[in-house]
Amino acid sequence: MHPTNFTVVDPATGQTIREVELTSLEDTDRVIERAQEALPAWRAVTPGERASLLRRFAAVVDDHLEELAALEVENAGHTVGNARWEAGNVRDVLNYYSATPERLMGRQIPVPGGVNVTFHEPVGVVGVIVPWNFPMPLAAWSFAPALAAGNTVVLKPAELTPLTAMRLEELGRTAGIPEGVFSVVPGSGPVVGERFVTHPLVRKVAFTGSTAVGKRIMAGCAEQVKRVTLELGGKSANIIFADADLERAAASAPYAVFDNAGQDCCARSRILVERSVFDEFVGKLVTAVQRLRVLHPADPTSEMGPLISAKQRDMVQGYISQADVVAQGTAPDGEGFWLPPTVAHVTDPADRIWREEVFGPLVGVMPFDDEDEAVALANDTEYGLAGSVYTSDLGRALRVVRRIDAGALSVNTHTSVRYWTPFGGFKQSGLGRELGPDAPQAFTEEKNVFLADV
Ligand code: TXE
Repeated sequence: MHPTNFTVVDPATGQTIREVELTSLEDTDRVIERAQEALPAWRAVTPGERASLLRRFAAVVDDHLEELAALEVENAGHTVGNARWEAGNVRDVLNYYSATPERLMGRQIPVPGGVNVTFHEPVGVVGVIVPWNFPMPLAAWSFAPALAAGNTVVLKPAELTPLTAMRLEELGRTAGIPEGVFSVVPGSGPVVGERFVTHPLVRKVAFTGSTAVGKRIMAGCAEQVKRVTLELGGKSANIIFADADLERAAASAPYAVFDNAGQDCCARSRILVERSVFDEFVGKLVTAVQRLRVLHPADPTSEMGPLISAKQRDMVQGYISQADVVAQGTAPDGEGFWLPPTVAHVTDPADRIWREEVFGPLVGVMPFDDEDEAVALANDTEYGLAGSVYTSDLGRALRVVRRIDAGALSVNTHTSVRYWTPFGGFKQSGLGRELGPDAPQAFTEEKNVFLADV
């Protein structure tokens, strides 16, 4: 028997927020069938009207920005600054893809004997599965381009963080998104998530989460040759060359990994520093980490909140206890799932904390001797999501980023996500790309039509 309810908890205090009913298998099927029924009418909405519905959805999200942010502060322990950015990101992504319905153009390809045109047809019902680390943006990165391209969407939030997704479904309805076009089914991975994989009416699964579950989903989708995109884990490197602005690199390195308490697929959890500046850089880094304001997430000055759950905290604590800790920041005492930001020295690249995605506030630092070694160490991982290079030599920056096997790289900054640009992983960090101008095409089938004797 599967549980029918889930107790949603505030990770900053450990207190119950509310009970959420988990969707049963039968109800999941009903929602999928309703999404299928809604398809023809949604496809028939004129491009201009679909665009304006998405813009209206964005406007309603904007009207509820503070409410959504407050929900995420409470449910996910996100700092209020981050939570506001995340709600704003949903609005921006909806606005960005509201241009799609009127611009999703096919091609006219010159061929002998007639006329050839292509169409981007929606794939159908799309099942979106998201994790708890960034519940709002990770959902919007799939549902906005999918809806824009004429699909209907069934979204499953993570068990731990269903509240903002449930609210987004209501806001979509307020904006006039028709019944069945965008549905949210809070529920468990093995029941609702698995059903997206096995249900024949779900034509595509867009999954964000752990690599282990991603592999399982990909294998399940293979049974029906179901379309799948995967955004999975990471073990990204932050490479600091001796010619970098060390002040700037050290000031930004904590945000590159401790943002969202390290529960970020793009976390630069491995810092590689050129040996000649290693001690100097680590000194500056430690000062920056000790200054990090780890406070209740609703405090506007908070820069890092709690971990998502007691289980996650204990798992991360397990890694910290095995690490050669150089320095730790602070964390509040008392209730809630807190850990201090922690810097560890790593000498052996086979070390677990260097290889595994810790998904918590722990970063390893290691020296390197030259560019080749930096690239080799950065690439010595099964993951390939993000990474940063700090240097004042533009030629070196370009040489190094071209050699790193990862999808989202940045130079002299730690940020990875800009909704105008493609985002996704190499190797076991994922399959396919989200965001950017091409994301809607990933929710379509290209249809080729040849008209003879025209
Ligand atoms: O992830 P899961 P969890 C990593 C991170 C973390 C670990 C475990 O290391 O500590 O994974 O987190 C749904 N069929 N990342 O357990 O299980 C689940 O309900 C279909 C990194 O929360 O992958 C949730 O909605 N769906 C990652 C979503 O999958 C299933 C972000 C993600 O949960 C399912 C999250 C199944 N069999 C975790 N089992 C990143 N790098 O961003 C679970 N789900």
